[in-house]
Amino acid sequence: MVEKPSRTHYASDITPERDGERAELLGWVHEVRDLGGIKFILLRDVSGICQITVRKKELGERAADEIKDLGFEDVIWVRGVVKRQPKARLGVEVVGEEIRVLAKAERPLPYDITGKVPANIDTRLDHRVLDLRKPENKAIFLIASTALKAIREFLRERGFIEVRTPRIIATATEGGAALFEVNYFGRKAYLAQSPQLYKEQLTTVFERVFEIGTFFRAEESHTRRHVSEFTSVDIESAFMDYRDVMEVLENLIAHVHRRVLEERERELNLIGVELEVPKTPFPRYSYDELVEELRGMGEDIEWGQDFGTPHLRRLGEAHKGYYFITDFPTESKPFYIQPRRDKPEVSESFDLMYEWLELASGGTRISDKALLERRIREQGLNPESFKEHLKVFGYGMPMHAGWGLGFDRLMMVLTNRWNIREVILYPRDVFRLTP
Ligand code: AMO
Repeated sequence: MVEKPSRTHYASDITPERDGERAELLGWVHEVRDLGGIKFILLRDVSGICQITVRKKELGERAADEIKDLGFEDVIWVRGVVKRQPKARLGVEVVGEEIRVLAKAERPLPYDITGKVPANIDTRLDHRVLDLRKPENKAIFLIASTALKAIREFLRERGFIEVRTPRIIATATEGGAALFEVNYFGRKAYLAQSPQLYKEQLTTVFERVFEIGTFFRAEESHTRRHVSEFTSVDIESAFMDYRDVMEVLENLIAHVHRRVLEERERELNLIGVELEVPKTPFPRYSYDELVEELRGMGEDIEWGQDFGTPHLRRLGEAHKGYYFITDFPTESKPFYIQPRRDKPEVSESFDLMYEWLELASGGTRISDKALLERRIREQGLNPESFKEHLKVFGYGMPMHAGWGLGFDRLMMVLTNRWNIREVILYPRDVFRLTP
């Protein structure tokens, strides 16, 4: 049987106030310096890094021999005594009395994680697991874990039930172009682009639902904000309209900021981010207003046209922080979005923006079966493909609304990262299927 090593402290527990305490630690060799008779080891574990100092003549022969060629990323167990040490980086060290190498890493490692050699994003992703061991990269995912927890607690508190919908589906929901096809026992199936139709149906059972999951888009465009597998936070609620769910969304975003600030101060410092809780309500601008604004800036844009990247850049310069764009032209939105009753050429829809970046979109949904069928047809789709969905609209479909929030894009904002790939553990895009 493999001997299970014991641990009494994590690296972050090693503080000057614990001077004199005995400690057993487990972790990876982050750095090692050999000054003849004395070795300085930086031990890294999930909580952080601490300094271990070992004097060879104080170690038993076996231990001294074991750490002779200690190197980056070896897994070690150390037993020693905490010692206040003003000369050490954190003012404290553990004076090692016993040390064991539990697993050796190969030499040389294919990638330098100390950051002394700067690496571009592709090299980093090629060696992702090593790259993630860098404290500042790991910090992003500790923040993500807190953000996910915050989202769940916020939505649950407001009566939303967490659901899981299929990833293998028979019909496209968000337009046919970006679909991945799957050979499903000889039949054609697709990877889900969103939980849209299922979450709408489930409002007739649970009233308020949410889902956090990965969805798939066959994105040919290679940008810093698109991947082919992304995490979406979706909500849908019966008896709400788009204004109600916008309110849910802005308050959720503020709550996530608050929680991340409370729980992840250390990680935010590590990545150099000064986060502030955004003020709610977020500004709301209609599509029409922004078209006028863009024209005022000299941009050539026709009514009905989607905002392209150059337009979004201009808007992002003019509008800092979070804001909503509302009331998009009906034609520019998916078939399930409710046209405004007083002005059917625009819809009860919105996008949540952070400067130039679209984070979420949503709206009031069509709940009338005949209208939904008409909109499917008007968008050049075949109602026959949606018959399973349409039939639910005959079973008592209340008014409902919801949104889908790109979690990875929210993480780009929270951690101030330039490329969406930095905030995804193992990103997938046109060029990347491994690791
Ligand atoms: P939409 O298609 O706008 O809406 O997607 C919602 C949000 O998901 C994120 N997103 C992506 N993130 C990374 N890479 C991608 N390829 C990608 N595609 C989308 C974006 C986007 O704002 N069913 C509707 C939502 C709803 O109305 O409830 C939908 O899917 O942040």
